[in-house]
Amino acid sequence: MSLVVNGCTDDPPTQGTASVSAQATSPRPATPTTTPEPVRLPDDAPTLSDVIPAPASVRAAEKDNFALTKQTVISAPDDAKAAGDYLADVLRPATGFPLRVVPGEDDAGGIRLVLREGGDPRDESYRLEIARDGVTLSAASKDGLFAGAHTLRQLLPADVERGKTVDREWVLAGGVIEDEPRFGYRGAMLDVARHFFGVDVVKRYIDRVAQYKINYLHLHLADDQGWRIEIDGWPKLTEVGARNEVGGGKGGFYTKQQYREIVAYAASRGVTIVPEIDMPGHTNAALTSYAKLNCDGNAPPPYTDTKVGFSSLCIDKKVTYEFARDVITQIAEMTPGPYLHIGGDEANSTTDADYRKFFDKVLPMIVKAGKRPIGWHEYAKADVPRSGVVQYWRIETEDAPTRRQANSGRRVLMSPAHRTYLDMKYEESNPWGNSWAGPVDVRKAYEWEPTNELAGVGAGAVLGVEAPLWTELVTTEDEIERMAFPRMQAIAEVGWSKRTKWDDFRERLAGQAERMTAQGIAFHRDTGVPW
Ligand code: NGO
Repeated sequence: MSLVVNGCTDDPPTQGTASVSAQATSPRPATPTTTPEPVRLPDDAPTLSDVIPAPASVRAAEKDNFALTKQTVISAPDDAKAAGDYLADVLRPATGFPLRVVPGEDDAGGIRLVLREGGDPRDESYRLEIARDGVTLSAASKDGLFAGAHTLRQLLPADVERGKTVDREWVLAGGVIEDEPRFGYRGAMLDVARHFFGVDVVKRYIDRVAQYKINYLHLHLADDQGWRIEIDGWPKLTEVGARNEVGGGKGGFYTKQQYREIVAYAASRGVTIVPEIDMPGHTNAALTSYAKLNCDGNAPPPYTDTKVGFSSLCIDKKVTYEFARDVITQIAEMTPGPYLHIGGDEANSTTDADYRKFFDKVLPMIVKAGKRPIGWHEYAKADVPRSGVVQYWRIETEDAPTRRQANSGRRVLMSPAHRTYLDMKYEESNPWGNSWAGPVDVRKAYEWEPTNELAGVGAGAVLGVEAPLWTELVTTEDEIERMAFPRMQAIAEVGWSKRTKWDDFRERLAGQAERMTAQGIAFHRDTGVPW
């Protein structure tokens, strides 16, 4: 067995008391009566070191390759069932195997999911052991099992992503992966306000990002051009405010039931939804829907252009806070995750005093609804609650209010636009994409250090990273995919893996081409990657 850590032979594991203790406690698969003969790894099967994001520690054991067969069962007791179902779901179509998910022990040697008792639910570390007589995935939490399941998915040949039966061998490379994330928050954001995307598109996006261990999907649910979520007592938000988008298309919205469906689908992939309603600016769609939300009592016309910073809720009207309370409590009620995003960016037509007044009233509503507020970093000027998170999105390396919040214990989510904005062009010469933050090719999205990007916001303050996809210029699912992939893999690895090297990453990324193609992802062939 050779020890390989993030591609560097003999380096010690990067972190990992949790994963080491996993080794000590995870039960071995029950010994089958005969140990199967060694199986050959097909030429197109990935090795343990091909995974994105790079695992913390990899030990290959060539004689221990494991062959999936039609008899293979997935044993997943109780709380491990969700991850077991996920695995079965993604492996069944191409293998054509039944891959039953059973609660009890699998004596015949199959894929065993083990949830260690008494583990910290936030501990995402996992241990994946692939041996000739069975596969054991153990973790301290459900999220750890999902992380391990995403790894296992990637260890099968790209054919596993074809969506229809492929008659071939299904062999996993033998050995042990011990892994854990660098940051607990690895996010993607989809702007469904500038252009609306239906439930199926969102579900596919969830599936696509989840496989790279993105664990939060932030949905930008309201902006000047459209309101995208049903709110009881405010029917015009969807009757009027949802009927638009950039360029004048018909827009759309999610019913409460559809939103819940998205939340549940995300959970079945190990992803948590973070809903955002942007306030007090970026609110033209709400202001168009209800004249009473405007200071002068006149509803402005719908907005289908792309300028920012012109709209504001009326800070001094009581109805503004009735509106905010209804929206926040109803969305919080439908959202099991810990966060509720309240926007706060580019409120250029609200004075600083009014801005603070607004958030003094609104932020406590979020806390009262049981959620941790997230705001774009402009809201660092306000009185951010102790549980609050500041999302930094600019390209400058200094922001005094964000630094102050970090110094007083608030966590910062890093989305610097010149690294993480998926709406930016890849290269100057690309016809598609925004350009205000400069081109962001895959290398630029990959080679940066989240704890070193913003002055005064170091390792202790950074909650994680998020890649936003704004959709002023994005109108179709293919365009979503072209902008997101393969920069998403870069951000996912920055968020998950501790030590990373571009030369190694680009090779592994090239290895994802066939997998993305099999999934039907219309990814961009960035010129820095040896596809
Ligand atoms: C900014 C702005 C968004 C734009 C985006 C385009 C933030 C947080 N506010 O980012 O409204 O869509 O740039 O890149």
